Amino acid sequence: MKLYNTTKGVIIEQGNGFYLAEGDWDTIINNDNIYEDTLTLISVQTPLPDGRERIQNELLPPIGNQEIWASGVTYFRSREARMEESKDVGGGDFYDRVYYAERPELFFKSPAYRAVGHGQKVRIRRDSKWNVPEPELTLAITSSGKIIGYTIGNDMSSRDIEGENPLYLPQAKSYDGAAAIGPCVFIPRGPLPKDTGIRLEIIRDGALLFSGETDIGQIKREFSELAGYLFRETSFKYGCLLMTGTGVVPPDDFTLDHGDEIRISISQIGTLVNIVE
Ligand code: DO4
Ligand code: MG
Repeated sequence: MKLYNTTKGVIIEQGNGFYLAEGDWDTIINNDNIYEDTLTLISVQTPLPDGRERIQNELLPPIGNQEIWASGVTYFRSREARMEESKDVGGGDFYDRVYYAERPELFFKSPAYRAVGHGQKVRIRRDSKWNVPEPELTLAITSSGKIIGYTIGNDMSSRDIEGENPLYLPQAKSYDGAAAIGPCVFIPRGPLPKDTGIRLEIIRDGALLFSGETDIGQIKREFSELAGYLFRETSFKYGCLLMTGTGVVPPDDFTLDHGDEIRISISQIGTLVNIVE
């Protein structure tokens, strides 16, 4: 099933039907038993006649008061790209080491109020000349640390800033319009298959400029491992979202421009579309 956050409340898509949930986003999403409880809830409801139109017209980012965190260098492709971008300043070794280390790289990406949703604008920093989107499967985790669902995340990144010095990572990663999520949270009955595909497309002036794909089987770490480290010494009252890293990196001569359309599709979840402001 899929949960959409809309201006008219939380809408559940299940099979061909759309249903209105009782309660706010935070309460609904922070439920270890969400799959079964939601099925029970909708079993006594009649579907909304205009459900699909509602979610198309009134969509919000699928977030309430959750923080967004992100994982780094979980794919070999990310390790390779980061080593290259920071080799001249001696930073390359850090990315190699974290790829193989027991402790994963986890960083704070965005508070909810700074996140944008499907159809909203993402931004590139004005003090950066090399910017890319990062298409990432994003975990929805409850306050008890249980992974209950998945959304699509775009971890917008300023590669020249992080490449200048790894200590600049928070500035390269966290700014207005840097985190996009949506369009829904997908709640499956069980874990996602390892061949779940992630596809990135960048469209400029109506033409496809870049496309690339990967699958979640390429991620070096288990999702439970990433969530386990995140929750070790940090509590999340409302649960949280955790991006799982990028495995698609455009070539080094590519940078985003104003007006570019970024499309990220993940099997079963859907497509997150954002324009660069
Ligand atoms: O260490 C830099 C950030 C890595 C990252 O965001 C990723 O691998 O997706
Ligand atoms: Mg990333």
